[in-house]
Amino acid sequence: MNNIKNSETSNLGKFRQMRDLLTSNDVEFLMEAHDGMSARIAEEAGFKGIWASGLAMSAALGVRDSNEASWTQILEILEFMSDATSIPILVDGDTGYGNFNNLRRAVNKLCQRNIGGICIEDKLFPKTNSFIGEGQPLADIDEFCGKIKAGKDSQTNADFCIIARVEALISGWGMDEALKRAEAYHEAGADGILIHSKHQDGEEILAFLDEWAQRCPVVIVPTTYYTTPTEDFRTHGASVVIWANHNIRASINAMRETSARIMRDENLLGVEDNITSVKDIFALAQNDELAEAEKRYLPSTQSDTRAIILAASRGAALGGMTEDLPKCMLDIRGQPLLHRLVSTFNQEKIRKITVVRGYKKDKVNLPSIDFLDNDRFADTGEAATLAVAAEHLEGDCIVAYGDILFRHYILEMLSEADGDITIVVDARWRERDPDPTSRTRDLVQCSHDFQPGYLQDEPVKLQSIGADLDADKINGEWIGLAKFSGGATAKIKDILSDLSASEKLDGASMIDLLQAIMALGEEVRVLYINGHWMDVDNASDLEDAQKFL
Ligand code: SPV
Ligand code: MG
Repeated sequence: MNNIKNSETSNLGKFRQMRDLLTSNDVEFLMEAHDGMSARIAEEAGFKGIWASGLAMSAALGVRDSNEASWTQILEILEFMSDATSIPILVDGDTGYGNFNNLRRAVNKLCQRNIGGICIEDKLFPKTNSFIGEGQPLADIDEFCGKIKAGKDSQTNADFCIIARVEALISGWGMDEALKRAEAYHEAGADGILIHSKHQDGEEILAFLDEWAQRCPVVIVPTTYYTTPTEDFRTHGASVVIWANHNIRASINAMRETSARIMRDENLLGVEDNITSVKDIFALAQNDELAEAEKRYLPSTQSDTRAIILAASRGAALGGMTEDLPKCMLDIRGQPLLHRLVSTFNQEKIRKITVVRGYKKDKVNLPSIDFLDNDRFADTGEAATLAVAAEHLEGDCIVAYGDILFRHYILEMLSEADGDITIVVDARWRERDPDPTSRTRDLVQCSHDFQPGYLQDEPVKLQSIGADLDADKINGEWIGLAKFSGGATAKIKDILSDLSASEKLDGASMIDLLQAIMALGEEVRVLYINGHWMDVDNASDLEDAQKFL
């Protein structure tokens, strides 16, 4: 996970932020976290700092809070926590992982990993949690003071904080011993004193705070004396309050209840509404940042261009073959025609594809395609079928008839074409079918006749389109493939809604649409091709389609 930015704190380094928390005039709070995700949640809640609890990190690893996790394993967890957040971490360093020498190395490594500070307690290695048993042995004061000095001498950032934790009250040695030790540790260079208590009320902590009188910052951990009002800690001069284990305890409860419920029910119905969504996990992990980065650094796997395929008609000229299936689903060497067409789009990385179905719509089904239905297909034409997909007409959009096959390079050329509206025109239209009357054709007249690309230096513009152009003016045949971009998609949408308003939509074809947009003064460009496409109108086409592949 990448650092999330907390606007107030992100400009300061984490060491500086830690020191500011410790020396702030008001009481400040650290929230327990034990891994990257819980650390992020603590920051998300608004905390300015994190307590990396030894108890919680051990529990999350499934081991005891008795130095069973090695210090380098703790260091690894801290690295995840720090990477996931922009606020400082005070790490629970137990007794310093050994003697002064072990602490020296630990402090050095913590500084390298941008951890704001460490708290070490005056007990013996391996430590035992303060709430277990009575009268735990305490460290020798001088030995502990040497450890503090060694730690301070090893830090590589001046603001790194070492907090000395006094366990005298926990071990039953009394207030005087607690104060004596606090004073010694303060003298040895500790940046703050953590005074711990396992009493149910906060009396001895408040008494310590009074006696101590803010000689240096004091950190407290009101786990057992949680009923003491926070205001009392404030007025008695505590610097930092640690909420020491409440995220791990909350998550254990939640996980237990969820596991038990699923075990009992053998289904997820009872838990689904009580647990966070997978989407929330993605948000916490900042998957959107990764998606952005992928756009920047990975070769693109998906084009922004959309495709709308008009596949509502039956294909009546195919007779009995289209009695149960629309022609777009006729088999072409083991795959429906529509599948072949969609694959061609996919080859050009166009994956946002909408197919408008009509005749025998239940038979039109392919994975990963948006289907829309023109249920009035029998009484309407292509424009009405396109109108069904009007809301998908946006950005760069390629509209294709559902009964055509073409080589994918044509799509590549069309995608790269400059004009706002470009139609693909076959210049070799005469050779395609020996009998020109065998079918209705969308013939075009253009500004220039076809020339090989290296001679074609001016854009070719459409001048007219229709089935009944004068034979000597015909430059080619539109293949049923067009691209609309920029403002053209919006204009097509307007034309569709005007046609609908004037009740002319039902009878309108794609040719009518192209004529209407030209009538608005829009330039329609022509991309010439030389064959390499076909449409499937009749049984002989279907035979040819087998060979086309
Ligand atoms: C921890 O959170 O690991 C602590 C605080 O050290 S306590 O568990 O109260 O000792
Ligand atoms: Mg601890």
